[in-house]
Amino acid sequence: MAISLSYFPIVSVLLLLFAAIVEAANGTVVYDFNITWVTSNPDGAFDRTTIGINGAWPLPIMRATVGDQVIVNVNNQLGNQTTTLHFHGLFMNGTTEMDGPAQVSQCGIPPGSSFTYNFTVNQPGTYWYHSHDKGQYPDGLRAPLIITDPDSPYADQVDEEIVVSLSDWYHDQMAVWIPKFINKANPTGAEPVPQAALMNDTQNLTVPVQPGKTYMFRVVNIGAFAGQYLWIEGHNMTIVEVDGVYTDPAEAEMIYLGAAQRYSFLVTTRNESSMNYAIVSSMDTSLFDTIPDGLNWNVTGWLVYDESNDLPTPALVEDFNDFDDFFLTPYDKMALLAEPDQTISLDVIMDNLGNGKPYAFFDNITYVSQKVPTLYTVMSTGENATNPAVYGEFSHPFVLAHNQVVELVVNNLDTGKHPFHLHGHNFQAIARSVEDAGTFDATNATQTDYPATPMRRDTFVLRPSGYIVLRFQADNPGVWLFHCHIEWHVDQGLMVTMVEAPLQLQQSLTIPQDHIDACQVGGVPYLGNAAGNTVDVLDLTGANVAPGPLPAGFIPRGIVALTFSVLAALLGLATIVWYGLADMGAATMVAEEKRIAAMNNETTPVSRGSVVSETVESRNR
Ligand SMILES: *[C@@H]1O[C@H](CO)[C@@H](O)[C@H](O)[C@H]1NC(C)=O
Ligand SMILES: *[C@@H]1O[C@H](CO)[C@@H](O)[C@H](O)[C@H]1NC(C)=O
Ligand SMILES: *[C@@H]1O[C@H](CO)[C@@H](O)[C@H](O)[C@H]1NC(C)=O
Ligand SMILES: *[C@@H]1O[C@H](CO)[C@@H](O)[C@H](O)[C@H]1NC(C)=O
Ligand SMILES: *[C@@H]1O[C@H](CO)[C@@H](O)[C@H](O)[C@H]1NC(C)=O
Ligand SMILES: *[C@@H]1O[C@H](CO)[C@@H](O)[C@H](O)[C@H]1NC(C)=O
Ligand SMILES: *[C@@H]1O[C@H](CO)[C@@H](O)[C@H](O)[C@H]1NC(C)=O
Ligand SMILES: *[C@@H]1O[C@H](CO)[C@@H](O)[C@H](O)[C@H]1NC(C)=O
Ligand SMILES: *[C@@H]1O[C@H](CO)[C@@H](O)[C@H](O)[C@H]1NC(C)=O
Ligand SMILES: *[C@@H]1O[C@H](CO)[C@@H](O)[C@H](O)[C@H]1NC(C)=O
Ligand SMILES: *[C@@H]1O[C@H](CO)[C@@H](O)[C@H](O)[C@H]1NC(C)=O
Ligand SMILES: *[C@@H]1O[C@H](CO)[C@@H](O)[C@H](O)[C@H]1NC(C)=O
Ligand SMILES: [Cu+2]
Repeated sequence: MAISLSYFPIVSVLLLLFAAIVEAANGTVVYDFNITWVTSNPDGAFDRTTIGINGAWPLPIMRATVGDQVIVNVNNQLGNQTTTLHFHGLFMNGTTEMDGPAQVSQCGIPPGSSFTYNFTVNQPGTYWYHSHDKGQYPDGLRAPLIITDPDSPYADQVDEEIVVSLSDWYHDQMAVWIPKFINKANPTGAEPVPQAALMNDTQNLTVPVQPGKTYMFRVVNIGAFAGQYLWIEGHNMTIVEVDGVYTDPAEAEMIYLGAAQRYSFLVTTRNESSMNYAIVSSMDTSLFDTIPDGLNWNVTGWLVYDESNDLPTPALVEDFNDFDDFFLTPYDKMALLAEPDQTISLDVIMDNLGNGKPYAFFDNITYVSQKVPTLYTVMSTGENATNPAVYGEFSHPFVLAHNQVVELVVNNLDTGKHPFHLHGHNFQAIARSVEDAGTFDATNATQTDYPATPMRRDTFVLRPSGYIVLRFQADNPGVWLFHCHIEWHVDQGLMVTMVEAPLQLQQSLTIPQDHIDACQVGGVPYLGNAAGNTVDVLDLTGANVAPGPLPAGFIPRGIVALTFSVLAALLGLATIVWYGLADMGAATMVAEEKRIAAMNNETTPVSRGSVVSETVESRNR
């Protein structure tokens, strides 16, 4: 006893010292970001006006260590556009007001205004930051964000870390593209095809390596649209992390990164330096309705063992098999979540509205931003915050009770791939069908035979005409979007809003003054329901709504396609003429728009427009 007593103060001092060290290790990382226009030319083909930070582009990689407080002081110096930053994959647990989507958890930062993002990072891994306003990030406002983990289970295997971003690249600004894309002259919603692929915001990247070492690559698809097939010739990749979730090691010869997905993988270099090896990223052309003449959809870099040796030409994408991420196992072996308390089933539909323009729908709703940011509606509607009606029908809100298990079933009634992303959470990916499997059938035991330790991530690819089933626990009060990460589809409204535990949020959250200032300077209301009504929050008069539907009796696109296939066979000559003009690349888009507009004037806009462009689709899908 005497000994214990005499040791006690010493132990206390040691504990205090230890606590002080631990505390000191949790640093504060401050970034001062002036968001500015700059000129860039990453594909060597075209100087374009790009969004940079502090007068430079490519943007800085953001870095922090697990436990750090991160402060990002943003000053919008664009002059003619609002902006925001989203820190993709970070849960923002307790700080949903720092998540970034404009009109969801904040007002867009007006030109000339400052705005501070302030959050703690307690998730290790590979993330990225990007604008979440105006479909703006493809203009350049996107880059990796790396959270270092001193306790990484793979730390002792890694000699060096290499960060690589992959992206598609457009020569025109989004403010130019979006109105051309969501246009009755483009009734099928054919997405603009990028002009180039980039690796680390350049091409012909060389990555110097030494023999016999293990490198951990952290790869992020920061693109707007294209999925990327990535391989390193002569080397396998050992996947160890997806979207911030450590996995059991899994060997792959090629991986596929949908827009917004991330992978960390280990590459052990060869023991000799006699050759260099191509690193290739090849855009998934199945997403493109047309492949414009002259498009190079590949970008090549090299693992360089010896500068004096050649940089070999790459092999073909067909020579490699891509890894199916569904079969990854999380390192922590987190078990399948319990049976859901709430199931949300959503159908993905691409269709036109009465204005003839192409939109994207979850069920019958295309997302439309509301007058009041959804989070601010939570904060100003009292007990009625649990009533989805206050958020406006077209924010497509789902109110989730705190800690319930939510199952999301997403059926793809479209023939394209969609990488779905949930803010504020990782989800367990518990089912994914093959292409063309049809819709999910909860009564079919084969389809509900879920893995015991499902793969988790925050962005997961839904295959054409198939389904996915996801589960997560609503343990993060906040307002969180669930959306396709193809930025064109965001622009078209492929989003729903999860309003998670709104009454808990009201108790724990204070909106910082500079966030309110952004609304006031921008003239955006920040109180009341979606329509800005503060007196009767159940009165949604004046809320933003989608354009009206097509008139009754319109011809659904599928039928048009079928009909047109027959017509096309009969009218071969006309078809050939159209194919000749059907290049949807940047250069010809204007001419094409004029041509379709001219045709539209002769007849009813929608049906005639649909027939014309459906040809493009039936040729390529
Ligand atoms: C990369 O190399 C190719 C082939 O030599 C060239 O056409 C292209 O312009 C290069 N890209 C850049 C950004 O230098
Ligand atoms: C941001 O812009 C302001 C005003 O022009 C300038 O004073 C400041 O030094 C800039 N900050 C950085 C980090 O470039
Ligand atoms: C430091 O960060 C670690 C890891 O996130 C966390 O467990 C710990 O509570 C933090 N300490 C302080 C003093 O914030
Ligand atoms: C905004 O300003 C940039 C830089 O001057 C310019 O390139 C761009 O066209 C402007 N955009 C709009 C929508 O006015
Ligand atoms: C960031 O948030 C922390 C925790 O709420 C607070 O203590 C700190 O003062 C904030 N810093 C800034 C610069 O806003
Ligand atoms: C990619 O670019 C970033 C800076 O933007 C740099 O830190 C990183 O080392 C580059 N990666 C490679 C493989 O060159
Ligand atoms: C890559 O992995 C495959 C199968 O996992 C194996 O057949 C192949 O030999 C490996 N290639 C290299 C270069 O290690
Ligand atoms: C891109 O790579 C694929 C195979 O990997 C090849 O078939 C195609 O010709 C390449 N495209 C161009 C424009 O080089
Ligand atoms: C969507 O469908 C629901 C349920 O059938 C219906 O109540 C709602 O009015 C529809 N909304 C629109 C915009 O069509
Ligand atoms: C159940 O689902 C499996 C896998 O999708 C499918 O092959 C099978 O036909 C389905 N069974 C029934 C009865 O629909
Ligand atoms: C958020 O933090 C709470 C504890 O503060 C924890 O129970 C919950 O699991 C966390 N949620 C997420 C998504 O990290
Ligand atoms: C909330 O809704 C109830 C009816 O459910 C209504 O009586 C009350 O006035 C509403 N509160 C506000 C602030 O609109
Ligand atoms: Cu999509």
